[in-house]
Amino acid sequence: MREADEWEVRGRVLDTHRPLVMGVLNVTPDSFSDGGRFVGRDAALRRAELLAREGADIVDVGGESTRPGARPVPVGEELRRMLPVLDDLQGRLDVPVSVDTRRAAVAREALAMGAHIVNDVSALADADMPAVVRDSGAGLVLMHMRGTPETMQRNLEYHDVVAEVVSALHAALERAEAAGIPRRRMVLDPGIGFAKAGTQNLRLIANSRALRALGRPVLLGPGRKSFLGALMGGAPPDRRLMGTVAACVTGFLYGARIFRVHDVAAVRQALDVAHAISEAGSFRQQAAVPC
Ligand code: HH2
Repeated sequence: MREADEWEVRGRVLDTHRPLVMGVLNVTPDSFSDGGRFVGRDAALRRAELLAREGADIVDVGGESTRPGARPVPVGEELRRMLPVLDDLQGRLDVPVSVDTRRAAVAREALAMGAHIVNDVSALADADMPAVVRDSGAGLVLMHMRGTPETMQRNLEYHDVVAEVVSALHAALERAEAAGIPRRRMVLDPGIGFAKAGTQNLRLIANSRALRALGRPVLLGPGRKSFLGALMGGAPPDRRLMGTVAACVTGFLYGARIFRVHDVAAVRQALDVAHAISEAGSFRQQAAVPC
């Protein structure tokens, strides 16, 4: 395993050389593509088990929608949504559980219930988050966004979106490291759809290698997002599967390694094929060519 491909999450080492799929479990009433579908302990547990069976390498549980314009959910409500589900998942899944939260108080409780990864779409905006992650040994997703989900789509002016996102994530990586979180526990995400307009998302996916050059695996979350709908004749979120698959495979070929999606089975199959082809290509370059 190459060190730059390894992601350490509470003592487990995930090898991102083979692309990983992070399956989305939203226990929210209002997420943009699946709000309300997995609310309730039984529905959430069944969904988590299905994601794992379909080939998810990580299950990402979220209790707050971060869609454009979403109002913040009070911490108490986020905890009320997440904790019973995390409790039910303890010992039930072989794969690591990640928690999609911006709040240190939520991350702390979730980690106490066995979660392995903090997926922080605000890249440590909560001043207490670095210590919570550091002390738990958890993995950390640092994602780029501007402002908050409520305000982010009013903030779309970039001189060079790729350079600015890389530089902001570099700064976040250094802040986290200065707070005592080892680099090998972190992965970087350009934040598809977070303070980005359509083409900016495309540029970021196509330049995943620029982010990868910071030395950590790159995570992309293109699943069912509106930039795909715009390229698919206005397809609604539940008709964006092929666009999601295309974005993941393209992102993989451009250097991304972890894919946060709702449609795990299809993306897993597509990435397995893309990975096999890419491995065969590197084998041919290395192998002696028989005459
Ligand atoms: N996207 C969403 C939520 N969390 N985390 C990371 N690291 N990267 C992403 O791109 C990302 C994320 C938004 O998608 P979803 O969870 O489906 O919707 P909602 O925020 O409405 O719950």
